[in-house]
Amino acid sequence: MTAVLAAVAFGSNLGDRAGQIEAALAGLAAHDGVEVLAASRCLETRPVGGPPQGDFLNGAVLLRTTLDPRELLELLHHLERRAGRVREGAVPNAPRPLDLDLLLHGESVLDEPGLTVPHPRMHTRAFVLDPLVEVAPSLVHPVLGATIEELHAALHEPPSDPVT
Ligand code: PH2
Ligand code: MG
Ligand code: MG
Repeated sequence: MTAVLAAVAFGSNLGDRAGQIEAALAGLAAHDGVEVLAASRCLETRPVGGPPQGDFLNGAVLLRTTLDPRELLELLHHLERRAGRVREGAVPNAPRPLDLDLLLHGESVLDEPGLTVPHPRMHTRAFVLDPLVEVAPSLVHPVLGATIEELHAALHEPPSDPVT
């Protein structure tokens, strides 16, 4: 397919967090049909949801890719497994050596088993939008019709005063 811009969030809260993330970004960059245009800083974040667990390193990358969404998802799963991630039988939101989430893939809007793009919770999570705004502020969310910069500002805006 013709190249599109795609965004991927990464996170780790088990084992050698920085090493596993570095290896994953190298794995992405080395893959045919994937060019890493920018990688955010790694941010230390408190776990959101799930059982009690250690802090995450979170970040995001902007890619240019000729892989379709399913092919890119397969590559992300391969890199997660290579870092020691086991999905089968795992408690939801259990600590993990590597999590790679496909956030955006061009203009694609998909809701298939195992593949929902844009990622359904991306606009609600500071641990996604804080790093993503570093690498892709002007990327447009094809469902919400807002840029990442706008979604990031909306997430951090204080709630407006009640009318009454
Ligand atoms: N991922 C989750 C659930 N909670 N919390 C933080 N801070 N970072 C994550 O990457 C994260 C989370 C599910 O994937
Ligand atoms: Mg995740
Ligand atoms: Mg995931």
